[in-house]
Amino acid sequence: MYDINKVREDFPILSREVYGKPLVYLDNGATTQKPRQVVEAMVDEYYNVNANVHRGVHFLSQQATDLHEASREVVRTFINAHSTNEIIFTRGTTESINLLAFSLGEAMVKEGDEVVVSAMEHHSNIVPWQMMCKRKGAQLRVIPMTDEGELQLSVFEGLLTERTRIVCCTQVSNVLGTVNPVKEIVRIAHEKSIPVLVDGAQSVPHMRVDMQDLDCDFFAFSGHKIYGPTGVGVLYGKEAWLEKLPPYQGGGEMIKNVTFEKTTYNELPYKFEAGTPDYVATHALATALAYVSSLGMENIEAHEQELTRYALERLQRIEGMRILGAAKERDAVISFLVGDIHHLDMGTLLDRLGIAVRTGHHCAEPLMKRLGIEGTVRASFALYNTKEEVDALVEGIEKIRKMF
Ligand code: 7TS
Repeated sequence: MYDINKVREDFPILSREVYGKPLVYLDNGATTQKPRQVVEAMVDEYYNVNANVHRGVHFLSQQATDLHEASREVVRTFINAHSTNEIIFTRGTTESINLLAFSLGEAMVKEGDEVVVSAMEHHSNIVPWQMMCKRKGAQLRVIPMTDEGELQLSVFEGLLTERTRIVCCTQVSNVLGTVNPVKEIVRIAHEKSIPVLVDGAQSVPHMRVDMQDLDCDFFAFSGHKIYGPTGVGVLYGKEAWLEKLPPYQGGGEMIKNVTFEKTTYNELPYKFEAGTPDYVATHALATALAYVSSLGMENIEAHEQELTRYALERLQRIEGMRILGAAKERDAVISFLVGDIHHLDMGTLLDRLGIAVRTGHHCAEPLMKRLGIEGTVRASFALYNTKEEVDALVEGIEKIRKMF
């Protein structure tokens, strides 16, 4: 059984108050709170193990290296990658995508080539590709979506040409909560031998992901959105692809031999990991993945799906409520507007009631343009949220609505 009260005890921050009101934290799409286990793993490593990895013969360095490399194996198991050579540690989703856009651009993008992204991408899965396209004289193509917030796969197929170098798509929209059929997108792209990057920033915390089943070529996610620390994330890439791509940054760790004339690069995954990695964060990320695994991803998903269903049902009954997106497959993210109340006013007033939501364009300005709005209020749920917190949100919105 999923014991929500016991789970909440692992997150000390959830029992604090803001403005004298109990905190209702519904901004999990931006970042999640951290369980004791994760924070303690970091404290313990800094107090008892700290030393730079991969460089020392001494005891602490070996121990820190062992923790760091064991974390890579934890990540591999968690996403069911084939090999730890496919797990590149980065600073987060954003850096993972920048790495890939640079390396893939260098390796295989020429003038006139095309990159396909979807209408509902976060800026971090648009701008790095745009920058690379500008450098290379290539162009972005966009998979359109319906008013319900579902990608139009029939149009998508038509966008793929012999000039398409990669397809980049989020698994879950951080605004609409849409769960995209990425497995189908991968299948369609692979028919034309085009690789696919899946942005897993908003999916990995909420559902089991399996690299060998999805069969995507690249996958990116952030540690801080899945109860891990800030400053660490992952780029998964199929080994055959990563072997073909050049390094992103130069420096220590990523080299085999250096002379002033010529440098040979290290093997995978180190070729893509220049400089001292955040080895404390990688260990803490592995601790976070072990934490969610101990609760069971299926249990987390069931809990959050139930919460989302409950929230949608209650929110829909509020007068003037407009929920953005109505995809059949959706995750624990709900964007809304109420009457003509500005999203920023709604967010600010909810905050005064102790309820933390996100407002604005959510780093998805092209999606806002498609929806014909400037921003939304967004509630996003995590494994520790409760129906009572949804009730508090609904009551808060009702109170604010009556004020206007
Ligand atoms: N991709 C998606 C789908 C995201 O939702 C985010 C962050 C990112 C990429 C970037 O992740 P980062 O960890 O590298 O910053 N999304 C949000 C959000 O919705 N509110 O704040 C950050």
